Amino acid sequence: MSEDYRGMWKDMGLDLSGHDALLDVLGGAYRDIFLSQKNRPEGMGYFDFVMSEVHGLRIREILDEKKAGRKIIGSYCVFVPEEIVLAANATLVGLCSGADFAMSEVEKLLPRNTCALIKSSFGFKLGKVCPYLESADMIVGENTCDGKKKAYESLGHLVNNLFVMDLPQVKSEQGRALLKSEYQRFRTVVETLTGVVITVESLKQAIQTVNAKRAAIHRLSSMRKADPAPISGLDALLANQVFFYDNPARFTDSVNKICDELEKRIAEKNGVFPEKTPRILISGCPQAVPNWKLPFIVETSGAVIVGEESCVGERGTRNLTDASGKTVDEMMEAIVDRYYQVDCAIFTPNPQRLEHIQEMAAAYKADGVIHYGLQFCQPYLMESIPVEKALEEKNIPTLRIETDYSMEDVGQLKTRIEAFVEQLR
Ligand code: BJ8
Repeated sequence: MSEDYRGMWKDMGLDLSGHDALLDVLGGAYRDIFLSQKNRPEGMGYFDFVMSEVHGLRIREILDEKKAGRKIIGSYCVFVPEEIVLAANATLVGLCSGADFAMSEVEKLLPRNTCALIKSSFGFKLGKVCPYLESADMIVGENTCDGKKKAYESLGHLVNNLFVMDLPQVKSEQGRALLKSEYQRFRTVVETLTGVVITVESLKQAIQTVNAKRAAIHRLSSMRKADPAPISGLDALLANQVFFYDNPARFTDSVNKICDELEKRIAEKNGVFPEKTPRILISGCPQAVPNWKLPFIVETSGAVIVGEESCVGERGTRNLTDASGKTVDEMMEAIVDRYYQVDCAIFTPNPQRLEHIQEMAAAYKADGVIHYGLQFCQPYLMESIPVEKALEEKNIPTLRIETDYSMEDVGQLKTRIEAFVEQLR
């Protein structure tokens, strides 16, 4: 890190020794997993810097924003509309939940058979190691899966300002109406928190800012269709992870710069792996920072990841919001339309997701799909069976993986993944 931030972390109430331990693990994993890769695009230097300063410079920026009167809102789900947050002059940060922490404390509040993502969100709070969580003026929970919905009841006792948003489970007229009324309620709560009334101009600007960020990621994704792949799946995942907490305009610029570089690489056939390396699409649960286990195993087992059908990936970023509305109400409708298309496995039935996975496999010329389910995640584990069937119909080999954040199954996963990659050659 470029300077000593210990004073800042102490003032925020972080547990310094726990936080040191977390940063040690994170820094070590980043070096071993990311910096050891060969022939990375130079533009990744930006993300290396962001990651090295993830609890430093970015937090200082956020605290400066707070000093200037801007509110910080934390979220755990891609259903929280960043457009509304930005339009009310606030900042949205994704709360990662990608590592085990303070598990013995967590298991006093949650059953052991809760998914790693939910446990992690509690662990970061109970261990007092997440400066994003500690700097948030409001945290948004969402009634998605049963695990999250019940866990928020307990999280509400641990954090100061938890706003729980209800979400539909069925895509129907009533489902859309519920989403619309919840987004209206969210807008009112955000306006009250910030003291800023959303206007036509501010909402339009916010929609354009978020669209630009998504368009940059779409551009990056389209580069991954090339063979040889100009960027590793690990580096592309990192860009998708940083999407959730970097300054939006700076993120958009940085991703577009990498894309300029990748265009040249594609023209020169300069890949990170040799041509005809087996190509894998990952589909399933979100992979939040620093959950890099699966892509690391895949890309050290002779394959390259060319896409993520995930909320930290294309499920989260694929659609833009129509910015052409003339009134706040019209643009709010456009926001509802945009988010209503997110095909999270909490929806029943959810045929759109199966179609999207088939489309992605074809578009990215994937030789095989790995379905990634977190242990105890009923929605995605249940849906992995129809996903496999849908892919079988298209003759696309599929491997279903069920895992958690521990390193105990790395050897076993590696053996299975190597055998799968061998089958794709
Ligand atoms: S829109 S995927 S970000 S809810 S892994 S907590 S589903 S038991 S994360 Fe998600 Fe929003 Fe849906 Fe996306 Fe539950 Fe499963 Fe745990 Fe999960």
